Amino acid sequence: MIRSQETLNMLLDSISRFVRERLVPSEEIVAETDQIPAGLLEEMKDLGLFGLCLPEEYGGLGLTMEEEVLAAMELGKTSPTFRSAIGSNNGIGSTGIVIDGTPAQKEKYLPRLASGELIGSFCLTEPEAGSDAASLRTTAVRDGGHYVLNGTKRFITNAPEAGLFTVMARTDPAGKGAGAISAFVVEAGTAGLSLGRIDRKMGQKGAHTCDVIFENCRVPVENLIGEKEGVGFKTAMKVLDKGRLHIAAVATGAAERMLADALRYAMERRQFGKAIVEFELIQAMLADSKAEIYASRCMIVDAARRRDAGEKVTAESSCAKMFATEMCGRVADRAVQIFGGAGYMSEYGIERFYRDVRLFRIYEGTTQIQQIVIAREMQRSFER
Ligand code: COS
Repeated sequence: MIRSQETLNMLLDSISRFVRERLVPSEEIVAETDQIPAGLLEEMKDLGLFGLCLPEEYGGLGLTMEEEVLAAMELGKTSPTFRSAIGSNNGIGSTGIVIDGTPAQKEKYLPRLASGELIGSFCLTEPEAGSDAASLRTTAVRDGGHYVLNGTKRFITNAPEAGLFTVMARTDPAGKGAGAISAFVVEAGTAGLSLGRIDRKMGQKGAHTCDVIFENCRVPVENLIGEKEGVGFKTAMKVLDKGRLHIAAVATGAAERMLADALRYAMERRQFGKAIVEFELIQAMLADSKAEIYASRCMIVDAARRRDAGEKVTAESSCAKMFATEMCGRVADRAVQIFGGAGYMSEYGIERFYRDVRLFRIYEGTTQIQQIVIAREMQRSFER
């Protein structure tokens, strides 16, 4: 749903201009230094980018899902690192509180997440619990007015910068299934919470991940999301239903950027006496990419509209995430191919995108997990 086309166009224009004029020129330096310059982060805060999707009553822009995916597509047209910086505040690092938090939890944390003063982070994955998220082992045992958390979370995006962690832990340590899991908000600086060293990754330099370790970390009972035990896994899954649609949009934006770069190169690069864009085998790669990006856009906007209309979009969101991220991988591969030898050289930038976008097919659920989710939803609707 688009609330006001005019207001949205203004927002998309300002994001697009910021991406072109401020972020694209900084891509290389961010990749080299593994750091987004503090000044750029301030500009992102001033533009309201940290609170795009947070409710207006808590200082955000309150974008609908349709508006959000269109904004995410624009942000996708630069290094995914920049989107990652604002991604968790708008998504997995805040959605748990937005959808299932108590009014007091929303009041306390959402305004600071919306302004970017506080960075949010989502702690689901563990060393032994990745795709099988319900097998997580971190425990949260009630002790008077507190829960005592013990366990290790792995590959946690933005954890080194985070001020607030949404943490899934087992409140019934004897219970094996998803129903024994609860979700908490834990503030950085809480005694017993520590971070591992920053992971060295294939790409997305400047976006940081690390372990988050809980050792007898005492968290007040008020920090149990929704003040309800046993529903934390469902909270996490609902968070991911939305997050996956957002990642699909970012992947589509990145594919558009790579295709634009590949087209420019194909128009300028001459071989056999003419621009390589004149060759049909190059044209086939450009055309396939264009059509797949278009299909991806249509799918994502449709799923977003359905979510705005109140439909459950678990299957659609997984379809979009699977299709868009796999498509993005194919476009990245073709873009490198069109650049030829130059595509392998870092100074042309396309190899950096090739590495950066590889993560899209893995995080917030691998392609194989999306396939499982889609097939299960099909089975369920058949049984109904
Ligand atoms: N919305 C609401 N509730 C949901 C849900 C959703 N999208 N998906 C599952 N649930 C509920 C189920 O209805 C079930 O509730 P009941 O026990 O009351 O019926 C409960 O959650 C458990 O669901 P299920 O039995 O399907 O859980 P599984 O352990 O079989 O796992 C998958 C489901 C594989 C889909 C899940 O573990 C998953 O998404 N894994 C990938 C995790 C991931 O994306 N990690 C990336 C890191 S986070 S950035």
